[in-house]
Amino acid sequence: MTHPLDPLTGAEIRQAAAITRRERGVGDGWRFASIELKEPAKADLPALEAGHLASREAVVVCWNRADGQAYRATVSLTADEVTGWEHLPGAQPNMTVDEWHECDAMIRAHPAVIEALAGRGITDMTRVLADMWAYGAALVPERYAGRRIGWCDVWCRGSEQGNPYAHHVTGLHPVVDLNTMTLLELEDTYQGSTDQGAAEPEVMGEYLPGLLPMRLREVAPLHVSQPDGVGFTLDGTQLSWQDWWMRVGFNHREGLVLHQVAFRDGDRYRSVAHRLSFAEMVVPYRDASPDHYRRTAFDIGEWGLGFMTTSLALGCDCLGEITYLDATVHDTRGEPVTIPNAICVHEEDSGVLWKHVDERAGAQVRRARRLVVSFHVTVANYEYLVYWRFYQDANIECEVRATGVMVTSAAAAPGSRPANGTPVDQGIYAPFHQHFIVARLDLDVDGTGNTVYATESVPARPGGDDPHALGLTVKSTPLRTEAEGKQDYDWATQRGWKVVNDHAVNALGTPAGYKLVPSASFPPLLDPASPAFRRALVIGHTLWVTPYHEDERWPCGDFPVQAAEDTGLPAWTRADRPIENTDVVLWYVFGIHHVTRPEDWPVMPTDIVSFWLKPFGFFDRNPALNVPPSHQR
Ligand SMILES: [Cu+2]
Repeated sequence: MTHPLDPLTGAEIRQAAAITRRERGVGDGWRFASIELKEPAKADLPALEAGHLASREAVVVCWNRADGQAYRATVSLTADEVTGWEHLPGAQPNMTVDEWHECDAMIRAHPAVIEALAGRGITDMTRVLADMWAYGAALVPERYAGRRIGWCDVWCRGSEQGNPYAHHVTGLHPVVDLNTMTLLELEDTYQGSTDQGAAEPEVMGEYLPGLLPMRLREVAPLHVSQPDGVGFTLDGTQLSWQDWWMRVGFNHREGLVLHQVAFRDGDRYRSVAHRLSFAEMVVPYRDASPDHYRRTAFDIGEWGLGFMTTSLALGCDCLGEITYLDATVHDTRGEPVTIPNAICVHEEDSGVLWKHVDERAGAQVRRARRLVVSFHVTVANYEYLVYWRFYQDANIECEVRATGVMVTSAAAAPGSRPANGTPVDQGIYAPFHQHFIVARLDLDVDGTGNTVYATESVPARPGGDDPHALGLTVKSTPLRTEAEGKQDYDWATQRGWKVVNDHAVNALGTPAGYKLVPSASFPPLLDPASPAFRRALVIGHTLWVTPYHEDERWPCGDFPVQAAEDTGLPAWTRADRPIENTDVVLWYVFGIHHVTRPEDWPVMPTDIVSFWLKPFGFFDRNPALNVPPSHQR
């Protein structure tokens, strides 16, 4: 039985493409950028779930390569027809995997590229990789305005299986028209320097076990087994474990989506979140040199975490009894592509949950267990590993691990110190950059009537009843409009944000809340006029709060590819809509301020960041009091 929030099946993706072809003349010269479920509006969900309403819809974005014009179709799969068709003048849909591969093949076969590489002593084109990036509009040369442009780095493997990202062909950047898939120009600043893009630079950039010595000390085997089976139940996309209940979704852009997250309190499930996902990831490189100045990646808006999701059959790090879910995306012809084992579900031990030792009653200790729902993406050289963790005390932790291979290039001159990066190997450096992740948190704490409060700790001043100034008070300020909802991390006051339902009061008389506990926050450190910032104003605040609107999903705009301005959050919040006692959506910005290290080379040990959602007055007492003692055999 299909649930209204279940992702499109392969057959539905094929049907949506076929309807668009049939009714709108979408032909062979077109590409499908995205085909996804049109999720039902929140208000329609109960009727759809009860079966009083039957409607299954898809949103299709496609473009005509001949004239570059893009369109967004709404397709009724139930009625087998196009119900909406919107021309999107000036919009560039997301970059696609097909374009990336076709571009690589075209560049590697191009005589001008072959000649430029031969001049550097690189003649084995089977070892060459052209890695195509999207271009910030403000930086697209005027002569290419309106075209769909990619620009490439050229990389060279040291051996058949060698790491291509170990050897940057510095100074060589093909600029490509992606619609005609032709080379527009070949930027080449090669000066004939021996260390610049040479075929065999003195770089040890390999990480394969066959290509480097292993440490001699064995890592002792460690097994996790659940002899009586796992503790969670997965029924279709419906996942329950301990007191948690949720639905697992997936789409091309956000990757994993968690819907309808609820916690059982006594004999009823109480809503915590309607929908949790990552809505954008912005990675400005902070190096002004010719090799890096236009390098700002929007890994979600440009490429899509779903499209970039890698099959965990190729390397799941989870230990124990693992359950996988497949995911289905598609290629640019509208043919479904299955990612086997895209999502991992498993339980983990998490140390001590709570403990007390009493001199008479002895020790009481409970081990913590958590349910982990995770997926991994590979965006060319980089990996992001995303873990949503659900705990027995109703905490939710969202952890991201960044790993993979950093972008590098040859230093300007042998032995020189780069201004905007760190030398990581002989003659090469890794530019500084930042990874901003925007989590879209549609919390519904005990329903949709929620208010966000900024909470701050305020020290007392000496005087009155408190001559020693020992008191600490907590100030809670309701955020009433979107302007007030733009919040910044403040270490000095330990600012956090509580999402409160003022109508749901606990036994202590305080309203039920969930607190967003910030961490991994950092400022953009970008000039307000810089093109990277203009395209992603979302990174200018730690938190944004908006009233729920089903069409407001992408904080940097629906189509950030080549966009000059951020048409998402800054545009929506300009109206300064009320956000008090309403259905609120939180946009939390966190990530990694990556000042590159030699230790991050040639493959980066995971850099780990996270934030938490913790119940705050949602319960009357510790909700994990009822966790039974465990018996260790
Ligand atoms: Cu990084």
